[in-house]
Amino acid sequence: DFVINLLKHPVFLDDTYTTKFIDTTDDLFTFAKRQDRATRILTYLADISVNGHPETAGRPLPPAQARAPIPPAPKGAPAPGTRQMLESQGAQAVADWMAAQTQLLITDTTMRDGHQSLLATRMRSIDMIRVAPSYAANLPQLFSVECWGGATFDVAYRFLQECPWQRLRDIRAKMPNLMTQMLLRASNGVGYTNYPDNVVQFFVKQAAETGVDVFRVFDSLNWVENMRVAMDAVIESGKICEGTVCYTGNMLDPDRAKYDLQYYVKTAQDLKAAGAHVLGLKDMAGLLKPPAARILIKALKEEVGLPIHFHTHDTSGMGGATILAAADAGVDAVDCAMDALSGNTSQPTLGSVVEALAQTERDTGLDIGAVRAISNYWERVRESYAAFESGLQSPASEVYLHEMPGGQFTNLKSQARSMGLEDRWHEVAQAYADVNRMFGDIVKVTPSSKVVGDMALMMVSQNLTPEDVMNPERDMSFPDSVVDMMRGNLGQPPGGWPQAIQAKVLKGEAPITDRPGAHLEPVDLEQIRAKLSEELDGKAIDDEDLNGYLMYPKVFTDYMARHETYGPVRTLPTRTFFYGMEPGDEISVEIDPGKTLEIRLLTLGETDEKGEMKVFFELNGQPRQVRVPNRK
Ligand code: BTN
Ligand code: 3PY
Ligand code: ZN
Repeated sequence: DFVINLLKHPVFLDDTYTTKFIDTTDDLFTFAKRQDRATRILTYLADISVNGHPETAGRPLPPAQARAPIPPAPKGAPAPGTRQMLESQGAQAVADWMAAQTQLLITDTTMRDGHQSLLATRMRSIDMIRVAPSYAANLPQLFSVECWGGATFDVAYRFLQECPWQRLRDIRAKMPNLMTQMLLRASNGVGYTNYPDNVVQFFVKQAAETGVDVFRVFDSLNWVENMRVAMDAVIESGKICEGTVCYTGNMLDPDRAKYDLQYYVKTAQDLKAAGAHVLGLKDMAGLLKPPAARILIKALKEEVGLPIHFHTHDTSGMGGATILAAADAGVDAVDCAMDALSGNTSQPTLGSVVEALAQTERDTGLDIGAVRAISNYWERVRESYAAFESGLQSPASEVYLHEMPGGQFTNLKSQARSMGLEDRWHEVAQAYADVNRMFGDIVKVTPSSKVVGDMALMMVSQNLTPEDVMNPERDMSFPDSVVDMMRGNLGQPPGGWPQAIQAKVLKGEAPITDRPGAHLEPVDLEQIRAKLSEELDGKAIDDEDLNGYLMYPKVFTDYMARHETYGPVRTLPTRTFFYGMEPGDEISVEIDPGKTLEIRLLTLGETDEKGEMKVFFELNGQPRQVRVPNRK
């Protein structure tokens, strides 16, 4: 590095240097600290082994006897599946086929909603990629595998130190016959706020290119107007557009007439007119009860005419019954999670739905032995995520009171815990329901659900009743997210926002009532790319990275900075990633196909006067040491 610095130095090149040049020119000795990937990985291992992983501190440990998960052996080459149909005949042909065939089609959600709803979205790519070939070979009849979008995008960068695009690319490659599926929050992309139209379009284009086949597109207020940009972009990409209506309230309750059968039929018809190939029915909180499901599915089939893909959560314990009722009523596809990651706030149990329908005309065609074997793999995988378990012991009918989405429930609970409100959880649940009524009875799903949650936590922590909040005499400041929503920045609910609360929150400011995207200037992608490249020392920024930055600027640049220090830590086994190594432990890490590091932790050294500890490893048989700050 010194020689390179010398040869490139302007003074040296100018031939104007003197004998003092080297002694007086400090910048010859500043070297870009470019370390190889193995050294970076050792730095990560040393740091976690010495200091622990901040996210697992104080949390339950994996069982001592936990064994490494081994994916079931693929039985032969993958048979052609829905992916081949999509590639050769196109999206409309897949939709037509869905409606024409009689099996109940199944989407496996384990790799997205399953862990989002049970393990705080913390499942790492390596655990998914390793089992993808087993899915391809042993369950080729699956309709799709939901493995991307929703909260997984930012959690990958933010907490798992991995690139979500790389996850998608790898899963796609290992599952060549199955359609991948993602959850897209329409104009909110995979974020919590409206993005400019051209950002949404750029994101969809990239997701389609990197490997998403089915896009489930929803809006957090069921406002079809605010879904068109995303839906059009999906249709333009040639992939499947599942235009989705979210289910809320209780269709059979005359008190909740805002969301009656007619509301759902009308919204579904609007989605069809907007170009949806498939109608998604998204029951994110698990509120659709079996008798209502029969009526709703039948009406949607008859009056809309699109194939229907039903999604629910088992928070009440009633999810399986609703799936069977929907199957009776003619639903075309449903979402389930592999047994080991099913139930409670996750999806109903895939193997049990397969069993329940075997030998009936809606037989799923899935090999139950293959389902069990893959579930056994997930059972082992789940053990390494003990730190992220919610401790939820049972299903509960309380969900019909609070109506929290399965993906939010455990998150809000841990937020409540961190605010010291754990003992007052049932008050939070009640406040959540109260806030919903104050806001006019709205669809609660990301991001509107987060707004309701923020307000509910504020009310419980400040001991505010709904009357206090509504009292015009009582001045108060509202959470930013509430102000933003009342401004109209998440769009419009049916009938608009209730005026009293809106006026109180906005304190005289005028809200918008048209599409938020109509108020956002298109961003100049190339200018942002250039600026980002400069910020990252000239690194070339490809379209995936640019999309990551556009969704989450700070999360992305923080991720890139850590990547400089720690390297490709996504290749570490999950247990090691969260708990580090003990002296004597040995692991194999495949950093590239065929390039494996054999790493042994020998010993932890003394901490020096600078507070740094020397950690001794063996890397592929050679001694290596790294120094890390001892923060303990
Ligand atoms: C590795 O080094 O093994 C791969 C991990 C690093 C992935 C980088 S991070 C940003 C960029 N975006 C990608 O999809 N991959 C790279
Ligand atoms: C998400 O948007 O992440 C959801 O899971 C909504 O249900
Ligand atoms: Zn869900």
